[in-house]
Amino acid sequence: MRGTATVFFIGLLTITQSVNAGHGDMEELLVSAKKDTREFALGDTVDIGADSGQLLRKVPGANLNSNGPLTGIAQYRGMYGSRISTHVDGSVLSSGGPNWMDPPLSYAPAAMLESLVVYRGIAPVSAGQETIGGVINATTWSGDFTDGELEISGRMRGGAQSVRDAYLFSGGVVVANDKHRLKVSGFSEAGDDAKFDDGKILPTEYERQRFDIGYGFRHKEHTLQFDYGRNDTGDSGTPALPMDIQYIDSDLFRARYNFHGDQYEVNAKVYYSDIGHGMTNFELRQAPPNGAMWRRNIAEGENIGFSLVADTRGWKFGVDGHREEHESNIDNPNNAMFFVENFNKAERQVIGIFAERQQSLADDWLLELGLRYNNVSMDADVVNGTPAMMMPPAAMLRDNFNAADRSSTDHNIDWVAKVYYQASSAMRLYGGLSRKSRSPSYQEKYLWLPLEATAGLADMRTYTGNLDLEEEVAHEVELGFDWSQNGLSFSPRIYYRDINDYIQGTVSTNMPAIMFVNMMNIMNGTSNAVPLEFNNVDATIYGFDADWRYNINDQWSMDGVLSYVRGERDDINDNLYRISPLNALIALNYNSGKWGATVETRLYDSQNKVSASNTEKTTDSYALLNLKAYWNVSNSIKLGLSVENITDEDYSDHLGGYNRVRGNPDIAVGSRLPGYGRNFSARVDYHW
Ligand SMILES: [Cu+2]
Repeated sequence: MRGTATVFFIGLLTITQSVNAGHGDMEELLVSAKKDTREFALGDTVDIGADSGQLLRKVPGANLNSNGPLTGIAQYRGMYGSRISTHVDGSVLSSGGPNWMDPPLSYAPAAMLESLVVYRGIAPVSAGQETIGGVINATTWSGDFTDGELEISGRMRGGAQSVRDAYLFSGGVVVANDKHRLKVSGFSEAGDDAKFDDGKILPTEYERQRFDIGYGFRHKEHTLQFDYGRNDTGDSGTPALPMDIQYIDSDLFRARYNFHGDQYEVNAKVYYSDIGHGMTNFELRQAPPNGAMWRRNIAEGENIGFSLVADTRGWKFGVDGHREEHESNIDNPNNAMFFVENFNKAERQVIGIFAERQQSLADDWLLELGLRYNNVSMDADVVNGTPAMMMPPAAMLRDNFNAADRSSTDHNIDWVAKVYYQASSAMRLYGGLSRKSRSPSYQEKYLWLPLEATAGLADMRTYTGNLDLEEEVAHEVELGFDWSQNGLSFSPRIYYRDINDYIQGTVSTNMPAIMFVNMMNIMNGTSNAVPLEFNNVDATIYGFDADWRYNINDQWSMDGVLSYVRGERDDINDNLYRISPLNALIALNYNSGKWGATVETRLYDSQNKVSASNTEKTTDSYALLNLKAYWNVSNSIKLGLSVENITDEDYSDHLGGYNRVRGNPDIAVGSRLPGYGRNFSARVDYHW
């Protein structure tokens, strides 16, 4: 299975080289040898919960903004949300919900993930369309062609977790010969509210089912693959957001074609997804006492896209397109009259074209140059809502929005220049420069009424969009080296990124928006702060990160990750919001092949560099201790056991948000959500 993950890997194979080759079969830290990406092969990871995004905490520079058990939003070097380009089996998925309750990675659940690849630092222009913050590629399990004979193979997994009485059951069957491959797979998982030292985090229950079917056909150099997936997420909590998930029903289609010739390779794909999503503030959490405040939000999202890439092993040329369309409507089951058209046919389309060149200069220099043009067009239809029919400020917001020119087209140029110098067999030096851009999201642009529909920012602030937003443009410089000798490897990077027109919520000066929030406060007895408005500001993000590994002998090894990032506003004296604090991971591993164990500690510093603009609260430092072990009972059966947070440390993840749920005796509203308490997990894998 690891072999498959490597074959499927779609990165810079030509410029990477293996380190730690003698320990390719490591159990736990499966971050692979490729120096410009970090890859997890998921066959063996023992300690992962339902959310694949948790793996990001093992990648230098990466982390996870978590708003609930299934809603992890990838963070990389201080950027997150739509600034990260995420691909699931090659498809781009814009979340169906306006608050990202279904972030892109939620479409590659841990239960079916085969590999997760994170590009290190400046991502190539070929890796995605808008890659200002980085690129993540998730690949799910699809089985293998055989060498000839028809074979039936499969796998089953059962797992359980104590911290929330969770279970997972997954299975898949592949019928394949050397030409045809048919795969059917599915899983079911559910968990109760998670516990921490002082009580329970309400609501953090979840339930999800998924079914996938795929057919592949291979003839000589041609491979064709069709896939369909159905995701059914049921009642699932998101305590950091104003509502919880009632359902996420998604249909995912994709078709891919690959030509693998001697001289060149061609990859083509088309994909489509249809996402239906409902959320409420009265089902999983204590309902608002005032029935007029009950809210339900029904959202629909559609994605359609394609890409065509030719790779001559030196040159890469490609065109790609992605189009998303969103609807979001709010109602109240206690009041049939109440409605808000939150987003009406909010559309965003990106058409891109790129060229990329990898060029060796002499034996020890390698150059990568890339140029991309993206055409980003956006539009949205007119809106209405009961507030606008009853309250003059809301009527003004509606009328201004409806009368304005809501369409826009951005012409965005990205370029990348990277150079690698193999100074010795042990040492490779690296330097990179880039210009990357991102046009606003539909939420940043088209949120007309002050609401918290902000792609999961979860800062407890209401926002309005801004039809005049410009695209963000980041210039970045990155330096580092990869050193590997005598079983010790070390890959540090420093980076500095200057972002013009960084899109950030600033205190609104829009009088109708301010008056609307004031009137709502008076009507409802709430105390919501002055709304924020998405605006273009200037910002800088800089930092360093590294990972290292030391192979003590054939059985024992140590490895670790260190990440530091700073995000600052340049126009005023403030920090950027929801930035991961300085953190480190240190692990000691034993592997005999038959069995193995890892003891690891995760150290997080306090975060005092918080955003005043987002009224962000600080967090304290903490240390977590985890233990995990596996045992290959036979060739087909593997057992995994882990204990996370052994000391039952009481802590708050800085990226975990605030409690929005009333009536929890253990956590006050508005205080930071605690991390989970001690968690025993067990897993059985059976392959045949
Ligand atoms: Cu939602």
